[in-house]
Amino acid sequence: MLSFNVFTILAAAVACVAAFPAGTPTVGNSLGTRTFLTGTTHTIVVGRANSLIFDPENVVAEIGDTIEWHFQAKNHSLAQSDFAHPCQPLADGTGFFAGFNFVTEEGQNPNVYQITIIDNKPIWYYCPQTNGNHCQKGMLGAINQDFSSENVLSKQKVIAAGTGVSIVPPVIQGGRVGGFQRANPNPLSGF
Ligand SMILES: [Cu+2]
Repeated sequence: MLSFNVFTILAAAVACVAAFPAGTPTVGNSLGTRTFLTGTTHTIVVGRANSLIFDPENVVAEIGDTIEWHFQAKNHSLAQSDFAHPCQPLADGTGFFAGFNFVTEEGQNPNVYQITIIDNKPIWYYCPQTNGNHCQKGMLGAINQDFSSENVLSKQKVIAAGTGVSIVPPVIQGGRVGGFQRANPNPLSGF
């Protein structure tokens, strides 16, 4: 019985040392370099003043930034495409789609849709509302388009105009829905 107790005490002492090792002086900095994210939120108005536009339709964002869409009147949405195939979701089934849960008759829907920028690649997206052919009429947007390439939004709109009917993605995915944190200071002119 006595030996068991001694063993138990020793075990506890070893565990204690392991949990609280003796302090060692800090020499240099062994932490890896890291990027401190800016955390900027870029706000985009969807369907500003009953128009078929994302405002602004072009956004330049840093990695770690948030893109936040606010939905004004009518029933709009947004879905990710690639440059060459506007008005249809990414072929591999990935990409974001906000769904059609933001319909509002006036003002703006109390919910917003957000994504986080995780790399510097251009992001292309469109409104998949087929009632009125929003995408074909130019309701597209770009994030971090490369203006040194030929693949720019103005050119994509030309492609979009000839796509016929938009494809609505089958699954809502890829972003976050939440109530907006700040009021729109001017609903008619963006944020
Ligand atoms: Cu739309």
